[in-house]
Amino acid sequence: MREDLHIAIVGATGAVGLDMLKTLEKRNFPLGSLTPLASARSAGKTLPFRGQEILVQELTGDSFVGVDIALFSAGGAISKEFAPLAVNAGAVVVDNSSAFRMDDSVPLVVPEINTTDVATHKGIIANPNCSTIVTVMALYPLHQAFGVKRMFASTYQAVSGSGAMGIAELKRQVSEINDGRQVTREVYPHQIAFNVLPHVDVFLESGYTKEEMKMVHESRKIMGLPGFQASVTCVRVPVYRAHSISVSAEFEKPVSVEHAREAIAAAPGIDLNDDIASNGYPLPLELAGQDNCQVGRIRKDCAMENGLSFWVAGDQLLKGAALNTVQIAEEVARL
Ligand code: NAP
Ligand code: 3JN
Repeated sequence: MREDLHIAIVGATGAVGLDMLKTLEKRNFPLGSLTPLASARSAGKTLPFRGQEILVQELTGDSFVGVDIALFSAGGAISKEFAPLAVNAGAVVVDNSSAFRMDDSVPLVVPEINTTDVATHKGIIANPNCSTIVTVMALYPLHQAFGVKRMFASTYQAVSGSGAMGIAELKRQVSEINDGRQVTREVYPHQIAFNVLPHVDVFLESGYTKEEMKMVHESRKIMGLPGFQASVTCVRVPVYRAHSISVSAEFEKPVSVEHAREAIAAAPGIDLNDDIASNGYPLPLELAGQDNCQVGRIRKDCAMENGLSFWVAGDQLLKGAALNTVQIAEEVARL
């Protein structure tokens, strides 16, 4: 593995970008230099990395000269405009947005599932949607055990999924309510404090949202299962960090809870937390800041032949974004 890589982070000042910096540091990523990039608004600020303060630079078309790997996390429009420029300058791009995820020439990677796809890249590797990653971390080991056919799922998505603005909205609304002031809204169409919104991302003609359909299409691509069916409802909840998903899945083979537990316990990146006798199950509050996802409430589904229902949760800023991206970059460094 090369030890002197020049890494750039596009969107370094955002919720995901800041966790990318922390993750590179925590995993002792083999980098020689680091360039944090953001908009003109943040140029000149500094960010802490390995005991130093590093200057944030404004993203421009010339930002990628000498960069080996560029980690993008500034939204799809920025990725579409600047990722090709980064590739032309010789960098490998790992992109967090949906801009290239369903492009046939772009691998869509969860390293615990399809790490070998990294080697097929032609300059860009896509990081899947965060709810999709947390879901397939549990579903894929169960698929390997029983062969998954379809799933019905509902997500419980933290406000940090909407970035720094989502976190600020929940904090502000909680203090407005505590102070008896009028609740103000900037990010969500309704009050998120003390509420749940069955609405993540934009609505499509079908009545599903874009986030819900990302889970369908991206799960198929990551698991290599074009016939996999899914019906998903994505819900925003007043939780700061870590997404949870309630899943009922149907399998080809007969299932058993014991075998399912063994499959989860043996899988990398996901832990079993399933002890109902002591109220043990995954909680977003406990998973915030944790690398591994957790699965609990595993039971035979009582409405489906060969069905399992379970609850999976994980920190979507880490395994759903920054950690998964850095894991992919580690694979790129090994190529
Ligand atoms: P965020 O907190 O709003 O941060 C956005 C980042 O993009 C900031 O660093 C911002 O820089 C930068 N940016 C915005 N406009 C820019 C421009 N014109 N030029 C350069 N940089 C610009 O959002 P986030 O939660 O980190 O998410 C970023 C992206 O990651 C999302 O759009 C999504 O595609 C993906 N993602 C997010 C999550 C999640 O759970 N949040 C999970 C998976 C994937 P300034 O500080 O200068 O504004
Ligand atoms: O809302 C969430 O909980 C996750 C948000 C993800 C997100 C936000 C803005 C744009 C995405 C994504 O990763 O799918 C995108 C996007 O790139 O489409």
